[in-house]
Amino acid sequence: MNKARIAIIMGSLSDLKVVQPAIDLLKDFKVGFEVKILSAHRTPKELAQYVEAAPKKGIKVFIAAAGGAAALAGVVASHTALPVIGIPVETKSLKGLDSLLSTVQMPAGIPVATVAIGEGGVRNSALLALRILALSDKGILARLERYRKSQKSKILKIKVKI
Ligand code: RP5
Repeated sequence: MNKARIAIIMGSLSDLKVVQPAIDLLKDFKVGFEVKILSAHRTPKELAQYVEAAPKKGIKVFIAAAGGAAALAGVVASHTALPVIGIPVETKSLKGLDSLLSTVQMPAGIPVATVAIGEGGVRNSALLALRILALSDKGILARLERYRKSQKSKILKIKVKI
């Protein structure tokens, strides 16, 4: 595995199955990443320590996934000036609306780029992280262009019989 440039943090091991499509996508792109379970509420000190130490290790972007009263992405953003992408994890009780609102409604000055609830949002979190890295990595940019064009040709090949 290449040196980690993306850190994926999730609030609980129960979030791993939700985040898996982002992990799979980053593996396909062969871009180094690391995965950490750390919670804004259950392990606040360890979370802050991890985020503050991450740039020295080469981390350039954070993806943070949490559900419910989802403070994780916002707290990560409060400890770094690097870009933070928030994944609102779908919940049983409120279908993830709780996670979405608590991830997206950040106060001015502490930005979190929040993706949609569900698998599309999870995949987009990885693609967005790759687009950020692509600003200074032509190899990733070329692979993203191929990915974008492959989606386009899939759509254009569809023939609807009516
Ligand atoms: C959040 O609470 C986690 O991110 C998870 O989505 C949710 C439930 O966590 P567990 O009770 O399954 O550990 O902090």
